[in-house]
Parts: sequence; structure tokens; C-alpha cells
Amino acid sequence: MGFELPELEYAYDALEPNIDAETMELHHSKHHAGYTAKLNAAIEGTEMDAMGIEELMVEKFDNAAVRNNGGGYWNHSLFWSTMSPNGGGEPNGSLRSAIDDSFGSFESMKEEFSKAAMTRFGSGWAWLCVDNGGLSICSTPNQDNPLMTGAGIPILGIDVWEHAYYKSYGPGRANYIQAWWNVVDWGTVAENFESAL
Ligand code: MN3
Repeated sequence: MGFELPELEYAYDALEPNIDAETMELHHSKHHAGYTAKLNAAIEGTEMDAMGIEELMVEKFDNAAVRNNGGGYWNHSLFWSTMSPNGGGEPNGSLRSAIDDSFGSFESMKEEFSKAAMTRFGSGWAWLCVDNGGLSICSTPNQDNPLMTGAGIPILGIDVWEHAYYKSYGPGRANYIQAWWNVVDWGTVAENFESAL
């Protein structure tokens, strides 16, 4: 059994200039692969080997190896799938209506999300979640995510660990966040929204 590193649906250089190819390659083939391998090592030969990733994150929250590496596995899988070289722009349909209902406007949602990503001290993630039928924004430290604590179902997340942006942006996290909006795949986020309702 064990978990497999998901393949990217685009080339490592496909998100340039917003995210550079070397960052993408290291992030996927080293960081994400590392979380996957360590997660598998932590569960191999135990009763956890038969559990799904979401069950592991919730039920084994107190197991640091599973929490950190299981979170790393799940979070990055969402991250890759919600970016695209054809991304950017604005969502429409029912996701757009839910954003307008919860935040007033798309621009207000972007502002609140970017602030959550900027103000996460140190390493972590910012999230857009389905939460009691509406949408909410939060951030979490390290490789934690809102699924672990029942705080919502993430449909979009940004990695604000320095490994996600330092090569191109140095300490300029704000510039990375601003550029990242250009690659958000709103079609996939809309699918995640429908699935999470
Ligand atoms: Mn990362």
C-alpha cells in the first residue's frame, strides 16, 4: 500500500514567470516526495496502513510524523491541482456567488486571503474553505490544515513556506502571493467547491 507522489499536470517551467521551474522541481520532486516517503515510513506495518489520508490526518492528529508528513502530502496535492499555466482571472458560477455572499466581492476575498497568507508567521499555509455551507479564510502553521481540526474543507490553499518562493522572490512574500493569483485554476477550485458542499 502506501501513498504515491501525484504527477503534475503541467511541466515544471509551465508556471513561469510566476513560479520558476527550479522552485517547482525541487518543491515537487524533493519536498513533496519527502513528505510522501516519510508518511509511508510512518504508517508501514501498522494499522494506519489501511487508512485513507483524510482519516489519518483527523484520527492520528497526535502522531507528529503522520500529522506533519500526512499534512505535507495532502496540502501539496491540493496546491499543484489548483494551479495551471492557463490559470488566473476570476471564478464564475456558483463559486463566484458564494464568494460574493461570504466576502462582499471577489476583490475583498483576495484581500482577506492575501492578508492571511502575509500574516502567517514563519512557515504555513493560507486557505479558502467551505465551512458550514459558506466560505471562510484562515491560515495554519507548518503542514497543518483545517481538515485536521474540523475548521473547514479547503478548496484552495497557498504554501507560504520559504521553499515555495525564496529563489525568485527572496523575502518578498507579498510579491509571490500577488503573482500566484495569476496561476490559480478557478475551474478546479469550483469543482472542489461543489464536492465540498
Ligand atoms: Mn511546500
